[in-house]
Amino acid sequence: MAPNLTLYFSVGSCSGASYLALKVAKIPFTAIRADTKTHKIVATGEDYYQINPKGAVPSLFIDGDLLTENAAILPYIADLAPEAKLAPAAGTPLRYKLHEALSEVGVDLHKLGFGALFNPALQGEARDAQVAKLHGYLKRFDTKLSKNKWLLGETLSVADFYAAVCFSWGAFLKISYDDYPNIVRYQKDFDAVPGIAEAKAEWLSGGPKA
Ligand SMILES: N[C@@H](CCC(=O)N[C@@H](CS)C(=O)NCC(=O)O)C(=O)O
Repeated sequence: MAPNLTLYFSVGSCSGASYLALKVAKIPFTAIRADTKTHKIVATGEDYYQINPKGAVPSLFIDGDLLTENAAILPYIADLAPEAKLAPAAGTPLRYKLHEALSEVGVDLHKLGFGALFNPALQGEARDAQVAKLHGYLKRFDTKLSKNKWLLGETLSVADFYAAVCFSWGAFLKISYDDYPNIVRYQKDFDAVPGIAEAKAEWLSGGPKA
């Protein structure tokens, strides 16, 4: 029997990768919007720390059991809908490249690269240094994407959902991608994946409308 899924997400955040992957894979789920600044559920004001003690999104409840971390949730989603082909088969060498990519996106690009730039207190030289560090990661991804259509090569995977959401933060943070034509091409290709435009519109508008 298909599991009962509830995704806690926020607009614009990394949890969008799970939101988009669930939609593209056509997996039914309940979406509940959290605010990552107030740490409250938007509709009810409920304390989000009571739902996930880390206070971070995404949180995925699978038949009532909490799963956290993009690197765990995204392969879980892909494995729930093998026909959507969002992850290489378990046990194949490419499957471990997926975990490699999820770790690289989650640790380097997301946390070490973009993460601190969302803190408005980071200003001046400290911000410049962080931007320079981010450019190092962006350069590395751009080089990889000069040879590969997607992070794993020719095959779209959930790691691309995560990376594409992270790359989308550049516009908000006013990071120039002028030196990264391959990332720009990749963002366009991602947006053209069937189902992404509709899923993105729903996620960015705060979830499904009643
Ligand atoms: N390592 C976590 C990171 C999740 C994360 O940083 N989420 C951010 C949004 S992109 C968040 O919820 N920040 C608010 C907070 O941590 O209080 C994962 O991969 O799920």
